[in-house]
Amino acid sequence: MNKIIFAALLGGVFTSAAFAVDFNPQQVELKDGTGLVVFEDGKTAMVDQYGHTMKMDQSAVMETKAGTQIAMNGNEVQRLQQFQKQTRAHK
Ligand SMILES: [Cu+2]
Repeated sequence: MNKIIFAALLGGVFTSAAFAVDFNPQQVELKDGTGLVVFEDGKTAMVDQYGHTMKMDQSAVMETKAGTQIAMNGNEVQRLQQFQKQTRAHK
């Protein structure tokens, strides 16, 4: 069942370019316990302390655990959700 859903998503949502770009987003830990996910094109999405996607203003400024400031670049909630579904389907 999962594999059928996964295949449908691939066909409907991902072009071959997007598939390659999104394969290894980086995650930056933030001071408040949430995380900033940065895709390879520099666009960002947020996860809460449990790794679930959360919304944030597209230009919000956050503080990392290391104390530096970092700004949202977009709010790629759907893109991150697709990525999470995709990686779960492979496990
Ligand atoms: Cu944020």
